[in-house]
Amino acid sequence: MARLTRRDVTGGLAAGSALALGGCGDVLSRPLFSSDTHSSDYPTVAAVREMGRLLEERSDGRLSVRIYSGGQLGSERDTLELTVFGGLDMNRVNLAPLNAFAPETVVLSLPFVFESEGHMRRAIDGAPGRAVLDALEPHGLIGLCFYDSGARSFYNTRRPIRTPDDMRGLKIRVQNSDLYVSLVEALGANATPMDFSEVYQGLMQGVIDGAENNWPSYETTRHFETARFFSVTGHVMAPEVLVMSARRWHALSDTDKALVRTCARDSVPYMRALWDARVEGARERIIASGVEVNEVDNIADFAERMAPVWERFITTPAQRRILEDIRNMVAGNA
Ligand code: GTR
Repeated sequence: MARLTRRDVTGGLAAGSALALGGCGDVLSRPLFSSDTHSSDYPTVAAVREMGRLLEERSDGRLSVRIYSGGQLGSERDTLELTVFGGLDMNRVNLAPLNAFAPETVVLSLPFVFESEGHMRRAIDGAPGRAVLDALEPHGLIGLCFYDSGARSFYNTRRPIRTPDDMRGLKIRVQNSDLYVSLVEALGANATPMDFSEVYQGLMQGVIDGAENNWPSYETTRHFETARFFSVTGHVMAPEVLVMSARRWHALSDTDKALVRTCARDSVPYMRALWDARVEGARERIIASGVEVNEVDNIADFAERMAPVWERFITTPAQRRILEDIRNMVAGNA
């Protein structure tokens, strides 16, 4: 197996982990190795741990999961390449690093595509979510389930953002996705794509003025210590996704495939309960720390400025179908 020549491409993998992941031994009998950029107490990591627990229990110990958390295997983009290649079995990532190669993922990442958290959950639990998970397979990934990521908002070191014009000229870190670059530029700010792990230093050194994320990430990364203005724009509600390497997947029996899918699905309500509590706690702690939190004057102004991004990134019939399904699911229509 050609496995770890891939290190040349991914670059970000530490030698030790490359050895652990690709090393000898029977790949089929060892635990499923899974990566996460968050630390071990973050809800996504806890959810994959729960998925592994269910898997071990239901397979009488034949299948299990070992999680490499805290980004120790590299950035989401690098570890995704490794997952596609088969050097890593599972990966919990945001949809952003998948935007470039699976256009269907863009639909769930569009600004203001969901009217509420309930709408988002209905969409990812229903046909639109299924379509996006299935769209990953041609790219070497099996979409197992979505986990919540709440709503992303802007925060920065300079000033409260109340109107889109307040964004003008700010240097804002974005994930490595053209969609995010465009939506930040649509507000007149300068978008700087950067890996998650580099944002803290970027803020400290003034390389960037701000970034955008949900409450729990803003807290765990300690970005709130430097970027003291958090403006509740809630512009993107793209979920997290748990994927499996298609290579590893195809080596599973049909029974085990079904087991993996069910255990992933059954970890979702567990994650949601943790997530809701975490969002609430993070918000309270951040406000108590003295961060200046503000609502924006008129959220429709932000949505209007970002609207051209939809046209630019929704170009295929498959994307249009998913988008239409999502629009048909707004409260009352579902
Ligand atoms: C977090 C997400 C991570 C990563 C990060 C980022 O909300 O959970 O997977 O995407 O944002 O901004 O890079």
